[in-house]
Amino acid sequence: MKKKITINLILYALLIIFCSAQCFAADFYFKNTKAPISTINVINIYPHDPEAFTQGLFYRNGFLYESTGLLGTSTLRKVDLVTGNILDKIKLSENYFGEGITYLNNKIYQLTWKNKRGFIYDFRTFKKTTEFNYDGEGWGITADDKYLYMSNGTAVISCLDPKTLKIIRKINVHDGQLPVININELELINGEIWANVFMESVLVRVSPITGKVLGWVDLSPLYNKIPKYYSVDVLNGIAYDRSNNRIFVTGKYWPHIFEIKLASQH
Ligand SMILES: [Ca+2]
Repeated sequence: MKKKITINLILYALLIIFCSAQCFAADFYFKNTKAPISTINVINIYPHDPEAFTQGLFYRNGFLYESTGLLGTSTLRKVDLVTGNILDKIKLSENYFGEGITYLNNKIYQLTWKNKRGFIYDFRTFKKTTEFNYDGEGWGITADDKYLYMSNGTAVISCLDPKTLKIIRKINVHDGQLPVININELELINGEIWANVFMESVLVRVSPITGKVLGWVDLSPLYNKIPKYYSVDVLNGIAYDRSNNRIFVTGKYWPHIFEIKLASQH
């Protein structure tokens, strides 16, 4: 048992060193994983506001809904997928940094980064109906038909009861013995939680029951499809059209929304 703990500690220390050096923790995960690593095919490319510092994204009834961040520029917006036109938008107060958003039961839930404050809006009118508190930082949020799932930049995803907004269980994201830290924007796709990993060009697919990594998705080829004159930031934003099984991804200041499909695995 002691030996196992020691190996875990060594692996975790190596991961921290990789992350703090910002030299592609994804490479480290890829080398150590036994889960499949998928490549992608790009099915469609749609326009995206290159001034949007994307922090949250979901798809519902033909439209994209997006949360943008930074102090003073944080918004909640409804976006036409095909044209990229912003159809509806509200601005957050200057002291709030917008983060993840999700849909559940005709409501939109929006997190803020360090404010420990969440907002609930009417899905159709964007009218704010409730505010709620949470501990720690707010990063990504998604939902199945019953529960909310929230990330905070660690390897832990919290499952919340939407009625009480209290945490009912915690999901430790792990690949074998290795915790997967920096879990960011989230999306529930076919019973799995898909997540951006902050600063990395990958998605991780996670079991919402056990936290086990079910697979990795390498999105690095997307960077070659963005014209070099755009000064883009990191990948962030996953949306899923459940009716048509379409997956959309984008990033902060990215000029495109990419519709992707998983291709080969190795
Ligand atoms: Ca999402």
